[in-house]
Amino acid sequence: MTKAHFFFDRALLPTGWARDVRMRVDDGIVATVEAGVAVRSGDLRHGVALPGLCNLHSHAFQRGMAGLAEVRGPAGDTFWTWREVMYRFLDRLDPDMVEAIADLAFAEMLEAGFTRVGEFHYLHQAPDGAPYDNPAELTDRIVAAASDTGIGLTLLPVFYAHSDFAGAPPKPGQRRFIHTLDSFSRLLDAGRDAARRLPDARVGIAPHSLRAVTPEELAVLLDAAGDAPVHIHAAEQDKEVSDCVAALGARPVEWLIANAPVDARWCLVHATQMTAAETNALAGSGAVAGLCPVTEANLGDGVFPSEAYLNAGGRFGLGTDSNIHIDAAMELRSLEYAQRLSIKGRNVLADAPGASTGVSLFQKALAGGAQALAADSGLVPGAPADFLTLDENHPSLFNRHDDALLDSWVFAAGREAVDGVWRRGRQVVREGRHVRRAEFVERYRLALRRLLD
Ligand code: NGQ
Ligand code: ZN
Repeated sequence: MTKAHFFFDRALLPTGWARDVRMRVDDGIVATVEAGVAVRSGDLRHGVALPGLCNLHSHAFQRGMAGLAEVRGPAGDTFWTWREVMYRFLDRLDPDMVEAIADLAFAEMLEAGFTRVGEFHYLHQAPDGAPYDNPAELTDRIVAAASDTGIGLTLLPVFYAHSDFAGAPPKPGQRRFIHTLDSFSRLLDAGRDAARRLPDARVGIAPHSLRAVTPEELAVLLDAAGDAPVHIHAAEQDKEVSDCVAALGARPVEWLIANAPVDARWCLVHATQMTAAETNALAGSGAVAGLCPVTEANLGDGVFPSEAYLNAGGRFGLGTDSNIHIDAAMELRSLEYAQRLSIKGRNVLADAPGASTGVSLFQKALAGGAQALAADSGLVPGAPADFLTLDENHPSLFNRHDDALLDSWVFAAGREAVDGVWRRGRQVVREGRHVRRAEFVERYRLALRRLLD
């Protein structure tokens, strides 16, 4: 058994900030955490430690198109016109490119303080829509990228069969996503096998959306899921809501709550467009809202009703979704800023008078993200030793401690103030850089050259 002792001057524990924290790690798992103790010789000593966050929603390949959909089209750019650009981008991706882009994206997630990713993986087929010789080729590439970078993986194989409600046939741009229920069940088995190559991977199931999956297909998928996490895109766009009402007689979140066993296993990604009744119902279900504030801003989705949802006891976690910019602190900040802009107030999402907005949001995102990815989190015995340290030499963090330090990280410094990151007790980021960053960047450069030249 490999054993290590870490010592932190300060650390954020489930109960709040603690000083002089000594943590024993056995084989990658936290064994003991003691606060208010003395450092001992041989301890690996660091300043300020935070538990690693879960990134509950990513489409890794979209990292490769960051910044390539920011030119105005002929008329009225929206989420739907962005989606056309995205479909054209993925048209030419080959397996090596998928792996190179995922390597970079996952390395950047670690550098930003995310120690586990929920990869909502729907790119399955070859460019002509036929299966690869190995039907799980691209799933294997995602698993390889998790292995290369060391990030924790919750693989979410996506079932996608239709272009819209009422079982509409898929469009040509969607041909690489498509499965039958039979071929998907084989993909799921292959994904479960591949995940065993990683130390603590989980495999959930992801019906893409109520647009891409019929109610009958959803029922079959839920049987196959067992106790595993269930992730679905829901109610991101107004048009999706009106089409859902026309086809199914209810709004997406309303329909799911009434017709599917939505509970703590579920993650409803986005859930942007909700009535007050839906907001309360989702909050009461125990499910996690998968919020992706940076992507939702980029795509013009609208604003999730965070204040009402949190007041109703709702759970949430954070996702980087399109990976337009990968930064855990910025996701937390953007969540609060969307509320400030729409409510015209400040510190809207802090727990109570006197509470720090940064800490309130961090602790909730930590718990909700881990729930959605079926992972353990926090610096507690039994959890993987997944944590980060902050760079106290960053000017934005000078003379800050505890709550003020975390608020300064979330609102001022962001990802450039992440110093070290450890996964299962092994250091994967040093001085803000993934230990294999240079190699990943070079591979990514070659992939992008082939893709975009
Ligand atoms: C996706 N992304 O699957 O990548 C989607 C776009 C869709 C977001 N919803 C495609 N943000 O929803 O049809
Ligand atoms: Zn998504």
